[in-house]
Amino acid sequence: MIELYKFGTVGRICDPSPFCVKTETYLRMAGLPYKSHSGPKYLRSSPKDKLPYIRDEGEIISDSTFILRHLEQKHNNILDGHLTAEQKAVAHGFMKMIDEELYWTMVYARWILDHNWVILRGMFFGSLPFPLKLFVPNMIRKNVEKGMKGHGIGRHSESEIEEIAAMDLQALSDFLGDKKYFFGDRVSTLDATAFGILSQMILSDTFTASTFDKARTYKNLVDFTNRIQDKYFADLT
Ligand SMILES: N[C@@H](CCC(=O)N[C@@H](CS)C(=O)NCC(=O)O)C(=O)O
Repeated sequence: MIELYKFGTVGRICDPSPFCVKTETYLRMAGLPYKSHSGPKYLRSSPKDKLPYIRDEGEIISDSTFILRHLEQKHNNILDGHLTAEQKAVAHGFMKMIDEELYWTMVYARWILDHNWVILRGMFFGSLPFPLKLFVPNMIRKNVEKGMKGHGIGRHSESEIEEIAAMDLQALSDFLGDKKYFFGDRVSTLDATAFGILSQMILSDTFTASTFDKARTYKNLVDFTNRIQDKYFADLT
C-alpha cells in the first residue's frame, strides 16, 4: 500500500500544505489505497526536506509533481487518460501557475502579514520547548522571507502580490466557467492541484487576507472547492 507522509489534518482540511492536499486528493480521486503518516518530523526523513513524499512498494518519491507523475505512469493515466494533448498542455500551464505563483501569494499572506504570523507561530511552533520557541520561529520566518526574495515574489509590494493572486484566480475562474471540473464531468490532476490551493484560501478560516476574501468572491471556485471537499473528504467534518 502507498504510504503518504504529510503534515496532518487541520480541522476539515486534510493538510495545511497545498502540495500535501494535492497529493492526498489525487490518491482519493484515483481510488488508490494509502496509509498516511502525519507530522513535521517527517521533514527529516524526506529526501528533499519538504513534504509531501510517498513510499510506493519500497520506492520513495518526493515532490507532489513527481508523485502524481509516478502514479499516473504506473496506473495507466488513471486521472488524465481522457485528456487530449492540448488539454494536457493547458493543464500543465495552470498547474505551474498554481504551484509556482499562486502558492507564493498564500505563503506571503500566512508568513509575512503580521496578524497571520502570530497565528502561524502558535500553530506550528507553539509546542517548541523554551528557549527554542524564543528564536526558532523568527529564524524560520527569516528563511521563508529569504526564499521569497530568491523566488522573486518577495520583491513585490503587498498590493502587487494581491494583484498577482487576483489575476491567477480570475484565470482559474474563467477557465472553469460553469463546468463541474476543469475539463468537464471527470476529474483530472488539475482538479487535485487547484483544490490543493483553493481549499487553503476558501475553506480555511484560520488565516485572514484580502487574497483569500478575493478567492471567495468567485462563486464557481467556491462551488468547485466545496464539491471536491464533500465528495472526497466527507470523513473530515
Ligand atoms: N515542489 C514541492 C513543494 C513542497 C513544499 O514546498 N512543501 C512545503 C510545505 S507547503 C514544506 O515542506 N516546507 C517545509 C520546509 O521548507 O521546511 C511539491 O510539489 O511537493
